[in-house]
Amino acid sequence: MADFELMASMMCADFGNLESEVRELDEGGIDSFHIDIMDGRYVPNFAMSLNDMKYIRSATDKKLDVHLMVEHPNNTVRLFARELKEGDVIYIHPEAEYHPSTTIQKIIDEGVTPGIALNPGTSVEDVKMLLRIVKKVLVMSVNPGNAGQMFLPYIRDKYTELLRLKDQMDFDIYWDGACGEDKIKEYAPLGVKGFVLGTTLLFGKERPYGETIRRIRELSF
Ligand code: S6P
Ligand code: MG
Repeated sequence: MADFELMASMMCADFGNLESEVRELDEGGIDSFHIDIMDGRYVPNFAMSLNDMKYIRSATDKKLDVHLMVEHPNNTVRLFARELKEGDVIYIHPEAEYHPSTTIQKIIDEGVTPGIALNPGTSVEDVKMLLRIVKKVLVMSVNPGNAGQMFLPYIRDKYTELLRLKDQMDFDIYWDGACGEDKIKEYAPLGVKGFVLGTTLLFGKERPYGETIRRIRELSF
């Protein structure tokens, strides 16, 4: 059976009941909380804020997975890193910074695990050097900015390429966007390490979170 992680995309949660949302996901067996931070410039939307992240950090002992969709993350990354714990992750988009390797080093220096997020239009060649210095690669299967979008099938080639490189260059691959059971069934056995769950599979359903998470873990491969 493939070993994989499940992350909850918290921008899809009910913010009127954030405390119980976090508790239900935590008790339901989620592995980590995915926090989408947007600035209205790098992507045309706003999702969660530093304060939302701080609250969730205080409300659970599980890991946080912070996805910065902001211009020039070098200017603000420390604000986020300083609120996080060892084992938490910060992903930046390399195109959003002049010297992404400097920003990645800042994340490392703050004791947080660094990652890069790849837009559907970003190729593996564009980020090849960075793959040597990050531990995690978040591959976007939708354009960044919104939940509830359609899966973009052309990104499949990128997964194939990254799966070929991951052991040699020592990084893990994570899925973000339009993640359904079919994608987990197909890609977990191939070596994709974790999946961000949003409106496609986890949120806005009649089923309790714990039951969905249990069902996914019981998928037979
Ligand atoms: C998109 C963001 C993602 C979404 C996630 C939602 O900009 O980075 O993390 O929140 O894709 O999942 P779904 O199933 O609604 O696409
Ligand atoms: Mg995300």
